[in-house]
Amino acid sequence: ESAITRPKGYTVSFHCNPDMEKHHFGMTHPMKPWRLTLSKSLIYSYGMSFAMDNYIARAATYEELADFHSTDYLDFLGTVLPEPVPRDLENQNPDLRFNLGGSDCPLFEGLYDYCSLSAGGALDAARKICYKQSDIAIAWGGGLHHAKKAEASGFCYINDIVVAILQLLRFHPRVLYIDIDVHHGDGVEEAFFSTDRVMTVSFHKYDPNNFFPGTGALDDNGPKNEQNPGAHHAVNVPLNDGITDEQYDMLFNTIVGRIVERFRPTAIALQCGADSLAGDRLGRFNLQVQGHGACVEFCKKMNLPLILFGGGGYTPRNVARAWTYETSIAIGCQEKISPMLPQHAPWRQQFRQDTLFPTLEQILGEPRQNRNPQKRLQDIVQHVTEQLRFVQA
Ligand code: V1S
Ligand code: CA
Ligand code: ZN
Repeated sequence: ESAITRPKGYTVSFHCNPDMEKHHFGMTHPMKPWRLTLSKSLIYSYGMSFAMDNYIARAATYEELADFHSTDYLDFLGTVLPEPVPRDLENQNPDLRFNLGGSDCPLFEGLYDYCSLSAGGALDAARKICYKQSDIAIAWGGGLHHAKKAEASGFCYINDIVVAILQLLRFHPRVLYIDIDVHHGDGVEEAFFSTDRVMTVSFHKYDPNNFFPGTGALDDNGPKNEQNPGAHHAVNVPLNDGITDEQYDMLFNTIVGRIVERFRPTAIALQCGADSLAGDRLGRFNLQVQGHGACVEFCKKMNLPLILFGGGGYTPRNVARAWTYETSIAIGCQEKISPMLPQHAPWRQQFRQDTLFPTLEQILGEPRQNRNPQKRLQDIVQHVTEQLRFVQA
């Protein structure tokens, strides 16, 4: 097998910080920061670091985070301590302000450092894009799309994506945000509800009563009033359990293709949440590493500056597979890497099967039933196509 080499005339930068990976949300919590260590270890085992510019992400500063977040919230986040909260004191306890300290967004040792390192990586990536020093910048430690201006939500405390897009907007007239995490990208959508310089599109499992966060219906497209330039600039693709690679890629290519044609973004920010893969602890889809990666490939082919963020992903071995394959797509060496995991990869036993592309049967035994009839997918494409007529060409 030949060595992985740098793509000619093309720069990929990789932004991470091992200090972020050592934090713990708690034993039973699904978010495991060590999945980043596992991913990086597989990426390095394939020799991909030689084909990228590798940076240790710095911590974002208070001022950088305050570009989006309220100072009240940041001050609180910077000072709260991880103390166990007796249930009957929940309402009076100040630790539950800003939705902090519950089971989804627990307080843990080093929380502020964890958040500022995640945002620091995303911001470093955005700056590399702004200064045209990278064609694709990767921040797998980012992608925390639920955080609001003054509220934590769904394992997310600081919205590194919003902070990074605000940086992109200093240089780029129009940014397209795409979100393939199985959850709705509500925090990013809301942050840009009132601007026509950012278009957001999220693909997600939608069930208002039984699936977090319950928002992102097909016809939720941003506040529609005459004064709001951001009206129609939020695209939502609500899906049901069991969607397959073939259906997902058809939807993704058609919808993203039409958006790019109409909105003409000058940069793309892609959140690659890996909880949309089959076998995810929280997810419900039947996507394989190939189908998830095909979204990255499609975006790369748009030939626009691109940031890849991480996001959800709760079965670490599959997260590592997907983000490794997607790093290889960014570099352009996906044909060159072996589908067999490298013999010398540390934590090789974590992967169960020694392939980068396990079959649905290997992942699940029995694939999840597909509840996405073709007709519904056509209706979604039609709705989005009609919505795009309201977007200024
Ligand atoms: N689905 C789900 C889920 N599981 C948990 C959870 C489980 C065990 C724990 F110890 C702690 C939490 N919480 C949820 C969801 C939040 C999902 C967030 C996804 C984040 C992302 O991938 O999009 C981006 C990183 N929360 C809920 O469903 C809320 C509850 C309504 C039910 C679960 N309980 C624990 C809290 C309230
Ligand atoms: Ca999504
Ligand atoms: Zn998710």
